[in-house]
Amino acid sequence: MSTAKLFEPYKLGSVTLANRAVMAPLTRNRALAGFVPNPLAVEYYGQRASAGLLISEATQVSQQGQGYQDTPGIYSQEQIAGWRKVTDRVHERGGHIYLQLWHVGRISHTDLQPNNGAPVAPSAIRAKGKTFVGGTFADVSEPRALELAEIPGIIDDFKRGAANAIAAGFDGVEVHGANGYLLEQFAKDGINKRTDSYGGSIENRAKLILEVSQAVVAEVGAARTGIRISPVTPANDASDSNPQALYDHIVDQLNAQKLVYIHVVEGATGGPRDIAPFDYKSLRKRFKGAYIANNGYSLDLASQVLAADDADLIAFGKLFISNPDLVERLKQGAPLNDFDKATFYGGGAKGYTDYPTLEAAQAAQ
Ligand code: 8OZ
Repeated sequence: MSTAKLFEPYKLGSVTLANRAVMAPLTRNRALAGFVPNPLAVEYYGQRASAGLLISEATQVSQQGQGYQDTPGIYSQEQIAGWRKVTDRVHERGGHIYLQLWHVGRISHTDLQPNNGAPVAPSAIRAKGKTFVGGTFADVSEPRALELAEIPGIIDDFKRGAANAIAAGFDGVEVHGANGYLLEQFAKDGINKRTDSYGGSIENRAKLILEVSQAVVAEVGAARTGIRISPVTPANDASDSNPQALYDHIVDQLNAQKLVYIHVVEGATGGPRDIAPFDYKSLRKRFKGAYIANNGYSLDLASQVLAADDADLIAFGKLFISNPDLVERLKQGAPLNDFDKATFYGGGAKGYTDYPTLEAAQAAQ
């Protein structure tokens, strides 16, 4: 199996990526004061600039959209200025970077919400799940159902986030439509029990995710707008009775909006790829833009899928945490550093900016 295709350039919208390896969005909980990216983030993303495309960690579009401590935002001038340092560093090193726009919906805690209010959701149903807040894992709070009149404000928050991301120097934005957060909460019938025009049929449940992507496209252009979806993930208590029909509809509409890519978490996020039947190949064929495949990819599987033209780009998550020079290591068939789960969320440089490159590891021997 030739691995060569992974290292070939790829034209994504108006930028040419140096290779087809994407750094997946990875929550690291190190944005302290004001939810501004920490100076260490400049180093962290800069170290990984040899990825064809970097996607930022999930970044809340509003305080209401935050669900975990110390995640960065993209709604204040300070946050824009903090992110600008990251994008400058990545660009200086020849990389490209998108920002992931996030609203957690019901996966939050009153401690993180404006005026300590209830998190918002399609329906007032608490998720079975935990969030990380106050230095520990806590049950998520009971949410309240969004009023119909509040929905335009949510769409505007995404729109502002997209404009701010471009002002911060990002090459584009990825709408976080995956992993049991707000947009997926509306789309999936295990969570959305509304009886208004945002609930019930597939068309109604898909409305919010599609209105958000449309608004983002109107703000920054389709050539700079991607989206992440996770049709069958059980993450954050998500479920749907007919994901194939739901995502066929969503992808047809994203096609009409001419989004530059869909980024698909195949299977259970960070877990088994074969958790539920789903035809990803047909989704790939339906969509005219780029298909980024994600979840548990090894070099072998990536090479196989690229060779079969079942994806254009492959996103690697944990491997990019522990291997800043992942592309070079894969190219050489070199050993990979192991990742340390204990330092994924929160903390400082340890487990963040101190994983060695191959060169540094060899020099230390
Ligand atoms: C891990 C921990 C907290 C958040 C996702 C944004 O799953 C996340 C996330 C992952 O998309």
